[in-house]
Parts: sequence; C-alpha cells; structure tokens
Amino acid sequence: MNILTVSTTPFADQKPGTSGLRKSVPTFQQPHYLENFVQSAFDTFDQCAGQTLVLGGDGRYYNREAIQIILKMAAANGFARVKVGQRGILSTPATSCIIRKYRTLGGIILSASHNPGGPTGDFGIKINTSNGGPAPEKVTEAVYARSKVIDRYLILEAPDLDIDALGETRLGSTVIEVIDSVADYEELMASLFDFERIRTLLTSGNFRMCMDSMHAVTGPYAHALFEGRLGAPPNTVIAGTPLPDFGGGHPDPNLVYAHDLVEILWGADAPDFGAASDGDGDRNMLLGRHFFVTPSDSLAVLAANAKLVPGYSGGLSGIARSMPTSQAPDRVAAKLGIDCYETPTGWKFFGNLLDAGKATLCGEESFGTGSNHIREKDGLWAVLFWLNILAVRGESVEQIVRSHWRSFGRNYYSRHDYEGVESDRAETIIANLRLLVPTLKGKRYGSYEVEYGDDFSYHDPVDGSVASKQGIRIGFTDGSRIIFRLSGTGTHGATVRLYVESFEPDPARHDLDTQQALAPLIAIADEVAHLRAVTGMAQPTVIT
Ligand code: VG1
Ligand code: CO
Repeated sequence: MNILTVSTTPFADQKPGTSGLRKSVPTFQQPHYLENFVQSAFDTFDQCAGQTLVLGGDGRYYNREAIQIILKMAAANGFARVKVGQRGILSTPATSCIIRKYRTLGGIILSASHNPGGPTGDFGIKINTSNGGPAPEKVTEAVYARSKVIDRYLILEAPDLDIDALGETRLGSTVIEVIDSVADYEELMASLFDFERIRTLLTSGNFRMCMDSMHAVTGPYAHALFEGRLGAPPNTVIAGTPLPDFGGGHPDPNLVYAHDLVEILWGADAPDFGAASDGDGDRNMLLGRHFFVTPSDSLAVLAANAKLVPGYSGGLSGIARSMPTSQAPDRVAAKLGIDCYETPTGWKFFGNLLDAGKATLCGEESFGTGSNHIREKDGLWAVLFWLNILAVRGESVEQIVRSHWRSFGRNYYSRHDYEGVESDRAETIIANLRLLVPTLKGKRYGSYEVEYGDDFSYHDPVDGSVASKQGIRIGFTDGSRIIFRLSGTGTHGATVRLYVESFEPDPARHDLDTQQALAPLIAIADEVAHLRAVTGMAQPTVIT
C-alpha cells in the first residue's frame, strides 16, 4: 500500500475551543479540512512511530467517514497500533479510560458533545494526551499554530476497513484493533462501586430508575451496565440506540433539552431516580422524583458522601470546581479539611491537579462531574456514584439533598444563556465589563455590597502556567456572585453566559423557587452588563 503525501493549504479557523475543534458538518466535509487538523495534531505529538492511538466517537453524522480517514492517516504516520471502538463508538470517558489502561500515546474523540448532529448539525474532534485527558492549552495552541502553516498530510492509499467486527487487521504495517466499546469502561466502574449493593437496590422491586441516553453514545454502556450487569428491568434505558442525528434532538442533559426524562420524573407514576447524559457521555443530569439536583449540588453531595463508596472510602485529597460552578463544594471541602481549587471552565484545567494528586473529585456547573479514575468528566460514573449512595443510605434523592442543605446551607444557582448573539455585541458586553468591574468594589446595589470584581486569572499550582481573561466575576460581601463569560463551544454567533449564585443558610428558606431567590442578583447583572439592551433579547434563550 502506498503512503501518499498530499499537498494542502491551511484553513485559518482551526483553533480549538473549550473542548476541541467544533464546526458544522459541511465545514468538516470540505476537502482536506479534517486531514489538515489531524495531521497538525500528529505533527505536534513528539513521535507517532511505534505508538498506539485510541480512536472513537459519539456516533454522530460523519463519524464513520472520519474514522476511515483517520485510520489511514494514522497508518501513514507510522502508528504501530490503533484501538478503534466497534462501529466507531467510544464515549469520551471510555476513551480516557482506555488511553490510561493501555498507556497509549493519546486518543482522538470525534464529537461535538452536546451540540446537535446530522448533515447540517455539528461535528468535532478532540485530542487527548497520554494521561487520558483533553490536551492542555500548550498542546492545543501548538496544534493550532501548526494548522496555520501546514502544507502536506500523509495518508495511506487503501480500501475502507471493517470497523463493525471485533478483532485485529492490518493497514500497511499498522495493526487496527476493533475493540469492544464498553468492556474496559465497565471493568473500571466495577472496581470503583459496590455493584452488589446497587444490584440489590435495582432488583428489590422498591426502587425504579430511568436513564435517558438521548440517542447518543451512552446507550450501549447504559444497557450493558444497568440492565445487563446490575439487573434493572429492560425498559430502564430510554433512547438507548446511538443515532447519527440523535433522533433530531439536542443531546444536552438539562431540564430544557432532556424533556422526555423530565416528563417521566414529574409524572404521576414517576420512578425514584432519573438520569441523562450528553452526546459523548461526559455530562450527566440527575433527578429524583419531582426533584432536580443542580450539578454544583451534585458535586457537593458526592464529596460529602464519598466515604460510602468503595473507590473513595479512603477519603478525598481535594476537590476542584470550575470558576462559575457554585461554591457548595467549597463548604464540603472546608468541613472535610481539604483544599478546594477554582479553575477556568473546561476539563483540561483539572488534568494537572488530578495528575499531581491534589484533587480527587472535580466538577462543573455545566452538568459535568468526575474524579481521578480518568481524566475526563464522566456521566455514567456520576449516575453510578449516586446509585451507590442511594443504596447505602436508603433515602430518596430529595431527602439526601435536603439534608445536605440543612448541614451546609443551600447555594441557589442558575445559569442564563443568551445564544446566537452577534459576536461584536457579545464582545462589547465583556469589554465593557472588563473596564467596569475593577471600579465596583464597595458599591451597593440594594442590600448587596460588592466585595470584588475581576476578570478571572488562573495560576496553575502544578506547572505555574497562567490562563487569563477567563470570565468576569463580581463577588458580594454575603458570598453571592454573578459571573459573565462567552462560550467557547458554539459554532453559530456567540453565546453569553450569565451565572448567578446566592447562599442561604436558613433551612426555613430552602424551599424558594430558584429564579425568585436569585431575582435581585439577576436584576443587578442586567443593570451592570445591559444584557437585554445589548443583545436585543428580552430574556435568555436557555435557563438551567
Ligand atoms: C461548555 C461548558 C463547560 C464544558 C464545555 C465542554 O463550555 O460551559 O463547562 O467543559 O462546554 O463540555 P463553554 O465554553 O461553551 O461554556 V462537553 O460535554 O462539550 O465536552
Ligand atoms: Co460532552
């Protein structure tokens, strides 16, 4: 088989965002577009020759075509072996697990996560390094720099491979190993959680759960784990077949997009526990009967109850949360006497803390939770963690969260997204805030007094790197915060995110409607940033 050296010219727009390179499917289908980015990544790796690569995706439209191209490029670039998920399927957490278990050079995940798929939807590509985590900024910057000057890529001239049958074949001198997408991940989960106890709960007849895989990647994993290994009835997993267009849905597990699950959990005959995951399986939403657990609270509850779970019975070394995530986990860390780190948005910032053993659990307000078991957030892991806690405590989800609030106080929390904003207007909002916030200290808004205002900078305590301009924070003297930042994962226009948090120690006030509890702060946010005036929108497009 021939190795072709194909000449190409750079695309100017291959800068990875919060989580990989995301563009519309037609953008990726342009001749050389995918190839340029993949070759830029390979050129950035120290050495591909003789190494192993992990490859898979969330099954979205263009997944199979991209996999065939990348297999031939990996062979042409001298990889000794590629482990590719059967039918091209690997969740993001499973990929991280496999990279670590087999000590490979890294992996490529084909996903635009929670963005819709299909011929006019989005596609994406994420590069993971040998620790199993998303490439850190210095790597993504190097890949981007390379993509701006690339003039050739290498690809093997070969017929397409069968990626549906398990086993090994050869592509030139590279071994292509089609692997079971679920097995390694399932084994890791079994090593962390008390499967016997969860199985007893799920087969007791007194407890029902519903898992909504949203026609995205977790379907095969959820069927195997919950219905196979853990004995739940066969209709426990809904939307469990990955589809190229996610059944026309938006595979984002929140109260807005996971409406099928929400209807079930708020229905008359609601099950005890509900969960959903996103396109690539790294996010989770957790529900009790008629009850929503915010992702920030979920992280705090997992941390407070970690000792009930075998994989964490020795305690936690620390907790890390992204800056806009609520401060509920900080309160647990303080009580446990461990550190709580505040990082910029995006899982790549947790990697060093996990590698250095400074944090055991990590989380983001955007429905992402994970631990040092891998280097990605992990949706099904969070579901299993909750099931383990539910099995041990024998209380409902709502009881567990309410008793948590009684012990630690409640952090009311909400995120308001203004999507599809013209980029210039979005930039204007942030630019104006950058000028304004340093002047706000001491200023009063109603009963709130500003304690600090800044544009968040993160100093990585492990490698000393600095990430600046990570979002505008306004903190008040009572611990409330409002935060503004622009999304780095969208593909059309800009998305302005407003994050609002207040703290309520009084149990008599733990029953308020979240939007009402936060109304004064939401009004202050608009007064400070003129969100509605500048975006021209009367209200946010999504509230979570
Ligand atoms: C969003 C979330 C962020 C998350 C990122 C990737 O980024 O806010 O917390 O890490 O998506 O998640 P942004 O820049 O749009 O706010 V995923 O599930 O796409 O891997
Ligand atoms: Co995701």
